[in-house]
Amino acid sequence: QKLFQNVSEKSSKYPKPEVKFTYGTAGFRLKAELLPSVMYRMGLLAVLRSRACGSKTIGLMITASHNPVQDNGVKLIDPMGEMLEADWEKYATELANSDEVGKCLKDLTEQVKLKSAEWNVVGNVVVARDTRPSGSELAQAALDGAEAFGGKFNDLGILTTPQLHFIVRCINDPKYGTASEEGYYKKISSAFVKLTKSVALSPVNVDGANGVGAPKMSELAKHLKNVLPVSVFNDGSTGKLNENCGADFVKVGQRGPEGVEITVGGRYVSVDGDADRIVYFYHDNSGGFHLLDGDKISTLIASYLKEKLEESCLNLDHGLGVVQTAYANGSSTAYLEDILNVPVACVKTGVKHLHKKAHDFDIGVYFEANGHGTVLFSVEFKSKLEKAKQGPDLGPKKKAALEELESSMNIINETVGDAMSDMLIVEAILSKKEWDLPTWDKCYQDLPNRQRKVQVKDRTVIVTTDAETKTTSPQGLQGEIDTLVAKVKKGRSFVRPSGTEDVVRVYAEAETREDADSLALAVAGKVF
Ligand code: NG1
Ligand code: ZN
Repeated sequence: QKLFQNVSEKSSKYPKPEVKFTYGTAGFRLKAELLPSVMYRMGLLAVLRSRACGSKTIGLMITASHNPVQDNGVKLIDPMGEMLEADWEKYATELANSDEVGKCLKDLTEQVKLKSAEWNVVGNVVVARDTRPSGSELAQAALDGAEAFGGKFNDLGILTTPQLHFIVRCINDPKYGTASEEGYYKKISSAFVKLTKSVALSPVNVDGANGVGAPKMSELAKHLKNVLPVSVFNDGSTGKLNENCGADFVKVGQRGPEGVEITVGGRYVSVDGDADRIVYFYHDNSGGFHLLDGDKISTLIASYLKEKLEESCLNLDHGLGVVQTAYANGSSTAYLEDILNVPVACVKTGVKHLHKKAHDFDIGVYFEANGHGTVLFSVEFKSKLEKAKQGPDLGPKKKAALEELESSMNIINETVGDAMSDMLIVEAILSKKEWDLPTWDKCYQDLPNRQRKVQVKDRTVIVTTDAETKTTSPQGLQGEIDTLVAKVKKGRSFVRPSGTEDVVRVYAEAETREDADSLALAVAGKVF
């Protein structure tokens, strides 16, 4: 009782603004000045979540990813490094909006069935933030919350989102790696060195989006000295976070970032503001810009892992599959299904949906077209791999394939999409195949596509179905979209309310650039 009273008293330091908060696909994300009360309360919730998980450590990441520098946000990370369990999103929303914090927290404590003996067990929370200037004050608010509720709180300072996911996983599951930033670099870089030991590597140029990805990529580069040369641009010393640079700018605008001089033949990547997304790009001989997005990355990884899986002769029940969203380019889906013979599942936008579906496979590769993605390996896969390695009479090919699968798994951050570890697996695969970016790019040709945003009074009037590829409301809208789509060759278009911004998003693709652009414009006109 005293505990909840204390929570209430301390909360007066963080008054709640007149805002309706929602824990969406990216946690809470708003203008930074609206967030202190939310942070205090998420400090509380993280402690409760930890207690409900038997004192396992919970992560609290302060970031607004690719959004502008004046925004910020918060996401909780579950014990195995995964996103907060879906059920708890509504508790987060309830607590953030409550006018009586102590009472709401007490209700939630009862609702999650914590026995009174468990109310005072240790609650462990680790927090990290990106480079936004508002981050340290917001971290303090979260700490105040955790402390008010009697939790133990460890501030890890500035990290990328995937680094915090990794560390949370390692704290709760020490076999996964050493729970520190250094442990992270060591694990992925040593696996990379092993996988690429007999091949030549090409230098990579990184657009750090003027965010946390820049210093952390430089740190990674130190661990890869004399192996993979990495140059970092947009390191935050002059430019603004995510402004005219970064993975989102490059993907949506389909053009190179400012602050990076692009030379023909060079390899370039852009990461986003918390380094959980990555896209590749290059210039051709005539200076034309080419983007290799999340779809290109997932097809590359899937083709390589499938080949190694076949060479390893591992007998698996659920095999390898790829998970995409409706934003995946139609050409990538066709390439996976028709050329690579890989099963493809399509789910709703939002990493949690992709991650969940990827568990259906022994090797589940998932990427959003925007460059957020990773690979999940099933428990069965891991134990069969382990056993096979010890088997007698492994031929050299089989042995090599098993080792390559193991190294790939150790490069990949299974907890969440991770720009740094995704870059390393792509670099390893490209160098083993002896491919440059244009060769990789030629696997399939993207259909020209366009994304638009439409501002509407109430975006929730748009209701979607079939993994967001169709609308069921407002009435008649889907029919109008179908009519417009039918007029263009290889046309496809859909609309959906954004989960992170107050807009409706429109996507269109077609055989020609003109058709894709005009289809997007026409469909946007129907939404407005
Ligand atoms: P919304 O705003 O719901 O479209 C965007 C991205 C998602 C995902 C979230 C962040 C697009 C079209 N949408 O979501 O893929 O990355 O942000 O979790 O890129
Ligand atoms: Zn991000």
